Amino acid sequence: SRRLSQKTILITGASSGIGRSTALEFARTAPDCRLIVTARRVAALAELKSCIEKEFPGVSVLVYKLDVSNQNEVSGIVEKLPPGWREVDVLVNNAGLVKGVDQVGSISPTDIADMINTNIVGLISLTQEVLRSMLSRGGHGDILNVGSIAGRDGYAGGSIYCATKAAVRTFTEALRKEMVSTRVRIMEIDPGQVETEFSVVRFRGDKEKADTVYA
Ligand code: NDP
Ligand code: 8X3
Repeated sequence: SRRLSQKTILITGASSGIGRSTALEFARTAPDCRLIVTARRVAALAELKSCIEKEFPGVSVLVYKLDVSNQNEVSGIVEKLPPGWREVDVLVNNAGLVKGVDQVGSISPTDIADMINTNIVGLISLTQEVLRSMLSRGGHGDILNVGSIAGRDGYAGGSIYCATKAAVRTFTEALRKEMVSTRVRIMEIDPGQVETEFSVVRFRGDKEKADTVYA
């Protein structure tokens, strides 16, 4: 795609699943783009970088360790990026997680905080940082938030996760209206069930249990 030519694209949660596939898809469709792949697990990001550089030698990949739930890491992130990588054209807010299947009354405060701080606060904070930079450069760019069908239709055992995705949805809607007179485009993709590490994380590493979800 010529529209993505030379663009700098920052993807959160690129170490696995949908984020990793998104990075590969950008590389395939825009073989001269510049990808900032972020997540907490940098070894997986390094593996992705070498995989992309081997298959798409025109793509530049920057591995950047980022825990979106850590306010200190998100704050001032644009200035913390190396020179030449600070003008982000496309932000893909994909990082997200679910913890457990506990029902209301039995959900641990840690799980609640993890989901809210990652899926909502992290997404909002990073959006603020990158949006400010987009607006200061004339007001153009693309922000793509990964929601979920779970944000439209809550299910038993998923109350907090579903609520975080409903928050992503209304945050995205409001932001889109705020940006209507600019050339910053605000998008959301709400996937259905996708077999990734999502359920492995939900069941705290129990791969066998995770596999039954997709059986
Ligand atoms: P995965 O578990 O495979 O990937 C999740 C990604 O998010 C990982 O790269 C992980 O990286 C990253 N991540 C988690 N917490 C943080 C954090 N605090 N800071 C930075 N990165 C973080 O799951 P999916 O690919 O399925 O999930 C991607 C998105 O898609 C999520 O927002 C999820 O809610 C959404 N989604 C998933 C669906 C599904 O059925 N799989 C359906 C609908 C939406 P690391 O651990 O290295 O930090
Ligand atoms: C993930 C969809 O139904 O597996 O967002 O929770 S579900």
